[in-house]
Amino acid sequence: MDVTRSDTPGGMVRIETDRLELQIDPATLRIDLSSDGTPDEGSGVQLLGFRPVALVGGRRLVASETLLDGWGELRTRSGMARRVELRARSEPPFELHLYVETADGWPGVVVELALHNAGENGVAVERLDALAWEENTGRLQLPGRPEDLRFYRMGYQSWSPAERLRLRGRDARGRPGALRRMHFAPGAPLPRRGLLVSDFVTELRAGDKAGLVLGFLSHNEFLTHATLRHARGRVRALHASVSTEGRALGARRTLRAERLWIGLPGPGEDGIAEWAERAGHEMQAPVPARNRSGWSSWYQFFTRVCARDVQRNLAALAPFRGRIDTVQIDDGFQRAVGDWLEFAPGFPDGLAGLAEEIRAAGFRAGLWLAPFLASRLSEIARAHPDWLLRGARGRPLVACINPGWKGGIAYALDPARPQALDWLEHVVRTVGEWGFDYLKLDFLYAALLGGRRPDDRASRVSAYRNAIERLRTAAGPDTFLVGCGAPLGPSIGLFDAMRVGPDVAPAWRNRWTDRLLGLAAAPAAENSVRNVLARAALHQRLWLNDPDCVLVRQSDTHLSPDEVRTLAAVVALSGGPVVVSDDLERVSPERAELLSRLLPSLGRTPHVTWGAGAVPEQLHTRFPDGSTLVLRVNLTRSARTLPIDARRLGLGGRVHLYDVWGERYCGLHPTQRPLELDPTPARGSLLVRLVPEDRRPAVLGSSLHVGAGALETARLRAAPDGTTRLELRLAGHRSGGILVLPGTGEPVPARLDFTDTAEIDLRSRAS
Ligand code: 9PG
Repeated sequence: MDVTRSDTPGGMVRIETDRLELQIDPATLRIDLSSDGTPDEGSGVQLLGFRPVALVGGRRLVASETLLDGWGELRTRSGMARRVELRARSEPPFELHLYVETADGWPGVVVELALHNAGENGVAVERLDALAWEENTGRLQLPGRPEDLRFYRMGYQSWSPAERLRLRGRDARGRPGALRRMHFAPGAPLPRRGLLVSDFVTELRAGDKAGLVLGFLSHNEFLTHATLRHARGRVRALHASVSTEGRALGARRTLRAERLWIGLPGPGEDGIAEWAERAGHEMQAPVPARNRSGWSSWYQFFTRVCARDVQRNLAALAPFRGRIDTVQIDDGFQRAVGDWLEFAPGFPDGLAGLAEEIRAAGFRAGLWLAPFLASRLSEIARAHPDWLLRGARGRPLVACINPGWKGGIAYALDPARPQALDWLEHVVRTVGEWGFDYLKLDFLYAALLGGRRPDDRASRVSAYRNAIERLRTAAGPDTFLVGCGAPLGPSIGLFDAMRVGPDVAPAWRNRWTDRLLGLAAAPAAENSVRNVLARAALHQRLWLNDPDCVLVRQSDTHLSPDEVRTLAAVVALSGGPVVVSDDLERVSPERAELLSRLLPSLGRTPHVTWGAGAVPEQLHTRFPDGSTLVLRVNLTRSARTLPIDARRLGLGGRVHLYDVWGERYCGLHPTQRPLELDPTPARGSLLVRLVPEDRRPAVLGSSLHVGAGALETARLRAAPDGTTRLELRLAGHRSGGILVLPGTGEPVPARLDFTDTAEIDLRSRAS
């Protein structure tokens, strides 16, 4: 890579790497960025004429005169990078400082903006736009047809929808009041006609062609968002913004914006994955090596759960010991939301004994808490009104309206109140003493509600992060922490796992509740599945993605067998924890078998293929044995043929095809043409395993696990005498079929029934 400055006074600073080119005017800080390739061929991207802007006291500050420029080396996780520093004068007494980092091999640049107040008086800073681009002063060139261009909307918190939106009409903005507060970031504009808004990160792209990513890497102080203004299908303006909440910037002080990644993913490259990789690294995300699996009380018993339900399921879980590790009690054990150490009538003996029973049965004990909520009727809200976050008129803010809760209304606790934090620490320590070492911390968005924080207090993001850090410390290093209903950016680096979608439900869709919310975030399998697909690239980069529970039951549900399998397949391919939420006593043997096939979790991060739609059209996972597991979901309302393009998976020659749900071998197929199987029913899924022809010996498929051979094959060896020995390892009792391609000859099927391990010798038939 190369950094140069032209010799003329005020000359341009040029940065050139093997992936991109940057030109910066050191006076105005205007930047031209372009990647290699020609836009017409689907490879090159140009974003010309963007600049940093600060919004201060109603004024829009831009740079106008060079003060300093220079560059140096920077050690990063992937070797050395260049860091260019530019300081420019703006309207007196302000300066804008800009840092740009990049290196060879990076598909983008990091941009960091700081506002310096060289004056004698403090000022209120509303917003720092690390990137501001407008059509009339710049140029944006992206490959593909303009009508195919989509804007990735991340959604503020766990339950908020994530998808790629078209540049037309208006995005959903939820119902006003508590419901809107739940899903939209304080400080960010609401979407309106011609304005799209995404929290923390966005991607602008047509299908899998080259694209543009704007994503914040740091989330320590402020909430961040990106906006796109459009008209007649064209992009008019783009902004990547840091809401500084009108906080004061003192005399001779500097305010740094959160760091922005401007990514230029090439064709087929995953721009969201690249952003997540970098954000996770920058926020030191502690991604756990081990995955989890569990049982949760919620989607079967809801708030009516009682100790007896947990005990009955503990007994029914016996066959899953060693495969399901955590038994988690959800909402319903507490006397009121907020009064966590007192119990509902269904738990007359409290939780300590129950946690003990769970552990004695060989499981970890898990518990749900909503630390920043306090029901209107809770003792905590009555005794400590000063702990509640309040609105402009001094009334407690309603964080959630839930008819399932006593009192129906829950207020928000202020995470910056020292006594409130002391109390929450005490709660977390106490449940730890009872034996719970898996905590699902829910409704976390509540901690960030309300207006601007006073200047002498922590910003809402730093107060939230500090509170979660305190709770993590109180819980101890061995506690597994799951975030839920959590603002995603500010939660990076704090949780082992994070819910990435709205609640599942024993029904595919619920139009009525979506309409009530004004947003597709109501409990429904479809809403959940769509988010898990759209956020799949975050897994193991920011945390373990928690795709929410699988529901396998055959009664007490509106889910059809196809829908149950689709939910199971999406959870499996997500690579995240597999948590079941059924009354296992009543689950039929066939459905228990399906649950068995999901355990253990595949654990791997899937590759995402987007296609033209709002959510990815395909997830696939590559295994060390060379096999690829591919999932396509039919989200439409009629049967569809879902072709699989094996060449786009990097496969050539011929591949063996195994249909996992059909439990059948479909033969060898050339990869030149997309592979086509029978049509997939509405809301059904196509799950296939591909094994390259030249792999021998190989397991071609199995009905023992959804991985269809990828996990259970411990060893496979062909002896010169024509026998092939297969060693299998898969925890628990398993019964099913396996199809093996021996060293020579045709594939050989075998039936198996074993516990934990098995060994078989297969004789090839003459070919
Ligand atoms: C327990 C549940 C489960 C579930 C969580 C969360 O009223 N509401 O708007 C509302 C939204 C989400 C919600 C419940 C209520 O679900 O995602 O897994 O733990 O809380 O109450």
